[in-house]
Amino acid sequence: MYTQALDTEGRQPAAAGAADALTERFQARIDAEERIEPKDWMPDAYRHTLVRQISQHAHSEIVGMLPEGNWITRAPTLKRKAVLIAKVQDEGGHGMYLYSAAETLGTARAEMVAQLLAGTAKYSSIFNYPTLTWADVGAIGWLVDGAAIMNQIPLCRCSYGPYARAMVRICKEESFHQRQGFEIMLTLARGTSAQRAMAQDALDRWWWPSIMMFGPGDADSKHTAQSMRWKIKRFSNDELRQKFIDITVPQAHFLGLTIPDPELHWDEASQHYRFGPIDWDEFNAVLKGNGPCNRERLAARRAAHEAGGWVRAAAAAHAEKARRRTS
Ligand code: FAQ
Repeated sequence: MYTQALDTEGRQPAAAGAADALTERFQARIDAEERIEPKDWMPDAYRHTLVRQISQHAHSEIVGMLPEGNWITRAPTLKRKAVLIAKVQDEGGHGMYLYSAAETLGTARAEMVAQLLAGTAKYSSIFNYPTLTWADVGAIGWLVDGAAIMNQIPLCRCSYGPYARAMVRICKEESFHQRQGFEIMLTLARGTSAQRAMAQDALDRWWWPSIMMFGPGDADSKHTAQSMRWKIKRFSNDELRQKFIDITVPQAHFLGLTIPDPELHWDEASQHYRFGPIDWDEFNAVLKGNGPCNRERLAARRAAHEAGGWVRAAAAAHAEKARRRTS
């Protein structure tokens, strides 16, 4: 819908000299911490980077509904079920705000969704892992939402206005999600020995995929340097990963659970936890579509899209009727 409101002010000028001047002025605005808004001039590469990142983020929220959605019918109590339904619904809402933010850059939601369904768009690697037990719902809230918040709080200061504003509300909701996950883990950790074992098993399976969520190490991150110059990203992937580990390890200690990394230790000199090597082969395999659940996730999204066809048709017919009534 936002695409219709765009004018041509944001398009690239014909003359190279004029483009240089615009680019310089654009960077000066970024350096001065001004927000860039949809109708402002912006370099094509900035627009492209934002559509790439925001649409991947939106897809992650939508696909991210599936692993936890899998447990709604099997939540252990009515209260847990109500909380989980609300959380999964929030994730759907986050996807919607993010598609809207991306649309302000001139790419239609239908196009982004088509890329996801065709398997040509990325979404977060983390959602290609299975949820085998109820403890996985706790581990996702604690670790996956915890990692998401660490990455997303700085995005509230992203240079692009609509993305930054969407992130403010999303982060508030993610914070609730993280607490509910930690509370599930705490309940299990203080429960029977079978419940403690279930919590430990979930941590064993979700720890490494969670720290991979931050993306490749800085030396291999092709977009970070430019995205930081444009103040889309405020911290590098490795900086955020380290912050997450430093905050999360004491939480695992509090739960009485063991992080599955024999090399993990506190380094007094740097005041950080040092950790063992990340299996980047696993990460790259998941990105190439060969994770444990990639095919299942896309099949579920395609089936949902097909089943929702009548809703889209009805909404379009209703909008057309309303338009005719007012014109
Ligand atoms: N998975 O050069 P970089 C959530 C790709 S939301 C898949 O470092 P960049 C909420 C990257 O796209 C989770 N692909 O890229 C929730 C690029 O590929 P491309 C999602 C990944 O953009 C919780 C290539 O590798 N959050 O969890 C991943 O500067 C619970 C090179 O990487 C966001 O999307 C990955 N993990 O940094 C929902 C936050 N990492 O496009 C349900 C916004 C990297 O060249 C339940 N995004 N790649 O083909 C970002 O902050 C950034 O895009 C990064 C990647 C940090 C993810």
